[in-house]
Amino acid sequence: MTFSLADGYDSLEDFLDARAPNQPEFHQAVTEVTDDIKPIIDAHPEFKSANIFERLVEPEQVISFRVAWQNDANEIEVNRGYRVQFNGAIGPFKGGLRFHPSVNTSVLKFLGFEQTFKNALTGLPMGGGKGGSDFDPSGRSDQEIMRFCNAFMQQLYRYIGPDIDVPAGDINVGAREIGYLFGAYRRITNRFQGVLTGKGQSFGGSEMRTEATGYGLVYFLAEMLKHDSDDLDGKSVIISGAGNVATHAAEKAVSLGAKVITLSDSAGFIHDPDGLTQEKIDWVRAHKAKKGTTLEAYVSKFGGDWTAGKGPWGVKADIAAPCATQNELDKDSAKMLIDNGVLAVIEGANMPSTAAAKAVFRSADILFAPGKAANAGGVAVSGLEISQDRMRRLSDADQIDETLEGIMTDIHAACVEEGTRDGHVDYSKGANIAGFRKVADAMLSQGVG
Ligand code: NDP
Ligand code: 2IT
Repeated sequence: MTFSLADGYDSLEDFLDARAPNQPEFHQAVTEVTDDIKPIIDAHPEFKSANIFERLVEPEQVISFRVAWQNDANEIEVNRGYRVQFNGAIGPFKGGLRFHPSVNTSVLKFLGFEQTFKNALTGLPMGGGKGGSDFDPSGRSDQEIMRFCNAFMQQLYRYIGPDIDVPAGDINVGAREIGYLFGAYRRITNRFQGVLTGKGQSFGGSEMRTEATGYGLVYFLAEMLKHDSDDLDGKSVIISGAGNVATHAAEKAVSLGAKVITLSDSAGFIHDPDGLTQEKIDWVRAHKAKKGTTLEAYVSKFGGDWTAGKGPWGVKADIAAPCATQNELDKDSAKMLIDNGVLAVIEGANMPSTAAAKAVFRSADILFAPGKAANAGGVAVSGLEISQDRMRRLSDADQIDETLEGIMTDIHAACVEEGTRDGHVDYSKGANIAGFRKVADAMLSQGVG
């Protein structure tokens, strides 16, 4: 048997090994989508003859550059910077920048590939991209972060622009870093342009961008529960991560009547059976703003338990929301969740569940929301920030929040439309097919290139 989507290869694995060797995260992201879109391509000879699949999995540009900068001890450090401009068929490249030692081409290609589908699902005109650096901000001074951002933008500025590519934040890149990056871009180019999103509101940033990913995740969850004639009130929720996505998801879930009992970071997790409150969430945010701190101190401040070196997946709850990083939830963790009677798993992070964990969820027939649909609220409000920057006029928070909720409801509806079989919604399949159709149609219309 040969692999029908790419001529000359026996299997998807052979194809990926040949075209993208040693990129396990990228292989995982492509494999997960291929199962769902293959029947659509097989049913459309025009997609096959335009070789849409092979074009879709090849990034338009992969840029990497040296970032040399001076630390507080006046030593010169060298990091690697990247921008993967994955697919620009439906709009300028758009996606976050991640600063983390684990950043490499495989990770950024998986993120850029997923971003292409996610951005299509928002209904806004944005292509997919991702970038960042292997720079580790833990323990760095504010001055060092600023010097690193200046050096990073000294290279990146050539490749981005409001009509080319509009980066934003991701892991370890928040409002502070975006501010420094924007300042560097403005000084280098002498242009005040909406070239980044997630900016401060005094220089073109949108209301609600900070909250958007976590809030949007919970809006998506509320839609899933509503579709099953259920709601969030009184539900227990375990969340991993303690950053932007995790803390805003917690905040919104609590405000809708849920009880959030865990958060985590790269050192371990806290379990607070009394549930998080706004005061506790605010403390976590302030505490974790300093890179390299751990959540352990939460326990002496508020009680509960700290478990080092593990995620929270063994804690019994109705809903699980992985909001930290890729492949943080493996097969054994998925089995624990199912054994503990979890109703829904919602991915706030990008690809947090391993392929084996996803298979466990699929066969258990629970509600499962894939990241590319459920965490699209952040990039959706980034899209709204782009429009506001174009008009040079900012909308108020209530307007943006309402639009965000509408977009998440629409994404949910698209997943239901494309993913329902025999009364059950396969949200992953729905998201993959809905995103694919839009990008593939645009690629087909624009001819070969
Ligand atoms: P933050 O940097 O604000 O927070 C990241 C959190 O995840 C921290 O608690 C961090 O712990 C933890 N974490 C990071 N790497 C690891 C690791 N290797 N193992 C365990 N824990 C880890 O990032 P965000 O909240 O912005 O991003 C979280 C996830 O959400 C990512 O997958 C990102 O791609 C995704 N996402 C983000 C969006 C956004 O708008 N920001 C939009 C859509 C998706 P520690 O502090 O110890 O490092
Ligand atoms: O993964 C993501 O969607 C993000 N990090 C947000 C990207 C953006 O451009 O707002």
